[in-house]
Amino acid sequence: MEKTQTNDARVAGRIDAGLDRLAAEGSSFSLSYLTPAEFAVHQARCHGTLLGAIAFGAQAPQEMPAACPYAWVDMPVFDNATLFEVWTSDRPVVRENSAGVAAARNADTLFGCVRLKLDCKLEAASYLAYSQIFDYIDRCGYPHLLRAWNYIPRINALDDGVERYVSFNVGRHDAFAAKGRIIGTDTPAASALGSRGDYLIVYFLAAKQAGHLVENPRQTSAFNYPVQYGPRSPTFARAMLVQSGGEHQLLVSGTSSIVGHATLHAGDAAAQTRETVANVRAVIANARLAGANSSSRTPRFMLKAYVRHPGDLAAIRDCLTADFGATGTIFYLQADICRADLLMEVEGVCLNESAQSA
Ligand code: 3EB
Repeated sequence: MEKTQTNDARVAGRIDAGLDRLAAEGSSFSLSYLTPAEFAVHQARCHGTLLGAIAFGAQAPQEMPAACPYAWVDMPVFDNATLFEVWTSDRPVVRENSAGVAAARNADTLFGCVRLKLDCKLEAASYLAYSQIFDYIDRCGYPHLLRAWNYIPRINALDDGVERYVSFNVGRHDAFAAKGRIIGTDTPAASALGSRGDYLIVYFLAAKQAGHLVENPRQTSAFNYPVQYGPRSPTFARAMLVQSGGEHQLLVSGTSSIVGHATLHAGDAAAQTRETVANVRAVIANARLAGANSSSRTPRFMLKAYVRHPGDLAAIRDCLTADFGATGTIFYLQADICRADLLMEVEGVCLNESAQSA
C-alpha cells in the first residue's frame, strides 16, 4: 500500500511537471449536458480527460463515471430520468481526493466537488464547504474561484426562524472573508438552488489565472444587496468571463426576475421568464464591453433552466425557446429557487464570445 502511494505520487509529480510545461500554451475545458446514453459514449471516449460529472435526477443513476469527481444532485429533471453535466479537459487530467474535496485538474483549470451530510447547521456546513474549497485550491495553486454551484436541501424552509438560504449565505460569506477573499473582486459566478435529500453539494471551477468578473447594469450586485435579504450578502458575480483555449466562455450565474434588488412579476412565470431573458442579454452585452470581443458569430448557449412548479414548465419553455431556441440547448429541472417569490431561474454558458486573437 505504502509503495503504491509513493509510486502514485511520483507519477502525479511527473504529470504535474508536464502540465506546467503546457501551461504557457493554455489548455481548455468544455461543458456538455448529456443524456445517460450520450454520457456512456462520452465517458468511453474521454475517460482520461473528464474533469467532473454531476448527475441530476430524482433517482441516483446507474451510470457512474469512472474515477472522476462525481456527485448526484437529488433534483427531478423534466423530459429525462437523468441529466449529466460534464466538464471535459482537452488533455489528460490529474485527479485527487483530499481534505473533503474531490478534484481533477489540467494545466490551468481545476474542477472540484464537495458533498457534506447535513447533520449540522447549514451555516456551519456552508462555512466548512467553502473553507475546504479555498484551502484546497490555495494549496494546489489554482486560487481563483471562477464558478460555484450550490445545491441546498430545503432552501426556502426556516431553521430557528431564519430562511436556510440566508444561513447558507452567512457561512459562505464568512468563509470567503476568513480565507482572505475580497468580496466584489474575488467573487465567482454562482448558482444556489434547492435540492432534495440531505446533502449540501458544492461543485466548482477554479483556475491559476483570474477570470473577468461581469456584473449586470440592470441589477444591484448581489454582494451589495441591502440587509433585508440577510445579514451577509451572497458572494457571487453575475457572470465570469474566462479564456479557454482560443475562445472566450461566459459562465453565466443563476439569473432570474430581479431588477435592482427586487423580485419582479411575483406569481407570473411567463413575465418572470421574459425579465430573466432581458437580464441574461444584459449580462452578455456587458461582457462584450468588459472584454469579450464582439463577434460576428451568434453566441451559442448551453442552459439549465430551473422551474419551481411543474405547472409553469410550458409557459417558461415557450418563452425560453422563443428567445434562445435556435442558438442553444436548454435542459429543464424542477427546483426551488433561493427566493420564495421566484418561479424560475436560468444559468449556463455562452460560447463564441470569441477572443481577440493575439
Ligand atoms: C439572485 O439573483 C437570484 O447565492 O449563489 C442567483 C445566483 C441567485 C447565485 C447564490 C443566488 C446565487 O439573487 C439568486
